[in-house]
Amino acid sequence: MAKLTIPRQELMYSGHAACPGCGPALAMRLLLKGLGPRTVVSVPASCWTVIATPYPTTALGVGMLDNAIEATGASISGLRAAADALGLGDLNVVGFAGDGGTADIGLQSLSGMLERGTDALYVMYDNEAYMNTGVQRSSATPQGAWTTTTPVAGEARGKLEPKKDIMAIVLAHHPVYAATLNPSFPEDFVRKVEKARERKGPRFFHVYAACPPGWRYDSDQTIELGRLATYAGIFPLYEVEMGRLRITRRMGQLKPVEEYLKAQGRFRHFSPEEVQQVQEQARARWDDLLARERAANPPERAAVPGEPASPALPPPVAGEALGRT
Ligand SMILES: Cc1ncc(C[n+]2csc(CCOP(=O)(O)OP(=O)(O)O)c2C)c(N)n1
Ligand code: SF4
Ligand SMILES: [Mg+2]
Repeated sequence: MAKLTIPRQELMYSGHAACPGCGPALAMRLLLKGLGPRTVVSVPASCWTVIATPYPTTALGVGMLDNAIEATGASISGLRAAADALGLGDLNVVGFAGDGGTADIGLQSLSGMLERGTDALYVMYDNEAYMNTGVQRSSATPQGAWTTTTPVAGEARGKLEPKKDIMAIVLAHHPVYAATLNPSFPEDFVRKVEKARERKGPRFFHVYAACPPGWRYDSDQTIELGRLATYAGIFPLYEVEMGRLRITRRMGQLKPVEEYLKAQGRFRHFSPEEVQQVQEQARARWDDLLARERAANPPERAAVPGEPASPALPPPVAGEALGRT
């Protein structure tokens, strides 16, 4: 019999207000399974504030702070300081924000939290648009995608600009741990959460979070779509620890991106040339990850007689030198 590695304890309850097949709801459920009950979550204005708290109820078995959309990074710095002052050093302090609240409106707050070395986990659930207010484009919306503010009609062919690379921005701050996660791979997801839980210092997750109404697909396809995203190289799974990158879901060959794109109404207008462009981007992204992984783990250099071994310097670690806030 297969060994169950995902904790049984549920800290997200039924009766929440998410749509059927909501990726962000799955992400929170798995996140809390990995973190356990000694956790407080700060959530800014987003679908998740609506999902969690239809007044006067809550769908979460942990404390939740409802914060302003631009302030998640600052709010978890404050929560950490308060928890430490109260002698609650073991409390997991978590920010759980959408792509709009992270990559756009809250970017300065995230940067500040990472730079100060705040001992907390920041999770960006990426449903690739402002869903709670009606599917407006964000900087994380993929190039070419339909949204209500990037229409497809006549000459207009969806979002003009490429998706912002949030992981590159975060990694420039040298967090102690950063990873990409996808609820369609629950074992990988929970393993990364448990790993992050054991680390001190600033940590970051970029979570794939499919949204049936916003992406225009049937709600029973969420898990399958997530698998396709990773297998096609649209959303590869990897982790970066102390600057070293490791791919956690390896593919011998990427699946064609076409199946992923055709499954969603927001991409259904793509021409064969546009599909080909996404294909080339996925290939380049995957090759880049493989190269970075190789660079992080170079084969042992043969010792040169008379020359002292010179191990590579580890990257700086945020929050390492001074007290953390
Ligand atoms: C400063 C500010 N601007 C705009 C809003 C309105 N607003 C509330 S939720 C939301 C969407 C947030 O999008 P995202 O962070 O991607 O989360 P999602 O709704 O997709 O879950 C917006 C724009 C707000 N609450 N505060
Ligand atoms: S709109 Fe999308 S992200 Fe928001 S609750 Fe529904 S499925 Fe989830
Ligand atoms: Mg969003």
